Amino acid sequence: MNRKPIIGITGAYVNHNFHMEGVYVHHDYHNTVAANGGLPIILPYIDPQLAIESVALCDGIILSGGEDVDPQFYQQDPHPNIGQTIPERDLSEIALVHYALEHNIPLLAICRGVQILNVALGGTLIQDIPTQCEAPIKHSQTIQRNKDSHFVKVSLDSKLYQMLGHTTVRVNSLHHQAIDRLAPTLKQTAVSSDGIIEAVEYIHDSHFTVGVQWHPESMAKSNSMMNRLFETFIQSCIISDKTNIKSYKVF
Ligand SMILES: [Mn+2]
Repeated sequence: MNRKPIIGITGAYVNHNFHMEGVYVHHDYHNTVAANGGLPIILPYIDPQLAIESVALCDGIILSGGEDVDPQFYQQDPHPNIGQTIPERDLSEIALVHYALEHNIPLLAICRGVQILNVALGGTLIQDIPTQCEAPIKHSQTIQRNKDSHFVKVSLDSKLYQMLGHTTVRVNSLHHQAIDRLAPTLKQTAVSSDGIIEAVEYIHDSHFTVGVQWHPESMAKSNSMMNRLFETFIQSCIISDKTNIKSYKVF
């Protein structure tokens, strides 16, 4: 029997109380992966070498949303409005981005995920859109997360367009940070009306490395266009024999 593609979803951190704290992902991530034929597993942020060993067992990776990226990783000091940061998570995810790209493991980066992808590849972030951008629109929606709240323009020449099939798309929006200077190996594939980069992909077509600033996992259930992101991502996860994992060194 063919097994399902194993989709590793990077975990965020929650602290419910003294006895209940740890790794967390919103259930929309694993439900959407499962609904599209993948086998979701949640990856804790651990030592980067161990993170790579766990990624090497996966057929595809989702960089999930969550905490702000620590600005030390793009050589900046923290803005007063920066939220919680977890440098251990950043380091773990930076290592796994490089591993995934080097080994052609498909990667879907969501919200914070698109930000850490950009930082891992040498880009920088806007630390706080409301105070650092001129005439921003509202990117932190207060309506339900599965509802769309702003438009984005999708580039015709992109994998994103091939999946969504439209150049004007409605997205949900739950972020106060965004990509500032784009990493040299990424190209912008969607933008909002205030100029915020809303989606990127890797410049080499042979890779499925797609990042979106919105949360398609929360829209997918009621929006077949958003579900196609997951459908295509999981279809691109070729199941391969996992060998030689330990020979990879964190750079
Ligand atoms: Mn937005």
